[in-house]
Amino acid sequence: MSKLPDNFLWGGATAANQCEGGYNAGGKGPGTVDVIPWGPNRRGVMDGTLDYHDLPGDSYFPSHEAVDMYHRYKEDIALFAEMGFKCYRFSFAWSRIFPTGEEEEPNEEGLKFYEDFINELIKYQIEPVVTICHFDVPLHLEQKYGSWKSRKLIDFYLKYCDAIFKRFKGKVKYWMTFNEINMLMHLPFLGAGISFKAGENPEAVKYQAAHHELVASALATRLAHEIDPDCQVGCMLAAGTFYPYSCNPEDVWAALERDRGNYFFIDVQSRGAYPNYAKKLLEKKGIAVAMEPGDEAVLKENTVDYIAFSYYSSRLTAANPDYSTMTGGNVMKSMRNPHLKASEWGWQIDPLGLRTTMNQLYDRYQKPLFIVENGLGAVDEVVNGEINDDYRIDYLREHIKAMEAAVNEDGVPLIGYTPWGCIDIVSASSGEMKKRYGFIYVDKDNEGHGSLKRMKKKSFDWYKKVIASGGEELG
Ligand code: BGP
Repeated sequence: MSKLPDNFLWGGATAANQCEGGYNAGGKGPGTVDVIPWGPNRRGVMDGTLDYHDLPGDSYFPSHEAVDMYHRYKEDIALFAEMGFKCYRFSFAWSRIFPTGEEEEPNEEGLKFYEDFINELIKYQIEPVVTICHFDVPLHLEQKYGSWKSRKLIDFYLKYCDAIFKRFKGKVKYWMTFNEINMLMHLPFLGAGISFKAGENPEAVKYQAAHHELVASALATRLAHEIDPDCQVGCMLAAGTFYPYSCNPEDVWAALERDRGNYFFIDVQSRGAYPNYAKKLLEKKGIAVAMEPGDEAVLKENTVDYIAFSYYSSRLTAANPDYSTMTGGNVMKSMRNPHLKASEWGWQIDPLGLRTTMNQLYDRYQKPLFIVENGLGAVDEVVNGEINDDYRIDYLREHIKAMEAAVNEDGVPLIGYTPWGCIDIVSASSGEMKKRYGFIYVDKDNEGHGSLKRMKKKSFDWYKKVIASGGEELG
């Protein structure tokens, strides 16, 4: 197997709303994800069609306790260190630092929590890689302003960024502005706290909100560099290239259009302007995104330093897609690819697709990449006190091989690799605990029952060897 450079950042990834819990501890205000329930109503709240105020009184909200990393982070970080993590990608909960989002001053208890958390990582020489906003917006900003529908969110977001950039200057060298910024087009309430009123054109609302996030991202990039010239700021895309279902030119064109639906965001954040195809598309849709004088200069002058992305699988489309055989797969609709196997949740498994996606992203942006999510959500069973997740080892081994080929054979510069859900956490799309990704098992079920006890899976020692060998020993 091919080795990766000694400074390669091997690690793991989580998100505050899926692991911390402590949803109202330490002065934290409610976030938008805190009103997304587990169960049949989840999807409707996530896509903005079901008002969370109308949920049944006995709804269960998995983010409230999640896996209680808020109280157990020292134990968890010690386990990450035991695996040899060089970095750890996690997110701050915005409403832990600005409970309503409108405060003049940050909540010191919230800043102190993340300061202790980061100091614990640094104690083990683990590089903190921080997602500034991983879906969760202070609920108050959604209730008062409609979240990212309002341009006011830009200033609230920048106030939050100013507080964390200053507090963690010199300690956090890698920031990323929004997790899977393209998610707001597919699950608008999960992705950006957006829901729709009668008479609103949802697509126009989403593109306007996207513009606000894109301007906020560019201004945050500028602010970060002003406060700490040594830090790097990335964008973050839910990636996974679209294949055409056939060599029919119409299918090929459909795949290009679907890829552009995702790359649009990164085109703006990395190349600094709305691409012509996007301007033409908005024109065709009759959508006029409201921009202020100076917005285009801000976008142009403040592009990101690296491209972070999640990859779970490639996708498949056609001019006339047949979704009767639709597969699961990180939210975006995809036809089932007959050449690929799938997970228990229907997410298809395509390691070579990672190499293809990495090459496409690097060809397009010519900036270093960072794989900040990759992994297999699966049902793990505890049998005689052991969790034998060979299927997860197989998935990760093949994706690491593909990643190493992109680096060593194709010359794609890659900063690091942080498999998703390095410890079992709440699934974003399903709200389940049953859909496990971790090297570390957490005793908790979908309904919230369990001891929260942590247990090493078979993949824990496997990944420890992978890291120790620099990616050479994939066993
Ligand atoms: C991405 C999110 C993560 C994570 C991942 C896995 O969209 O960035 O938060 O949840 O998907 O998806 P799921 O948890 O739905 O299996």
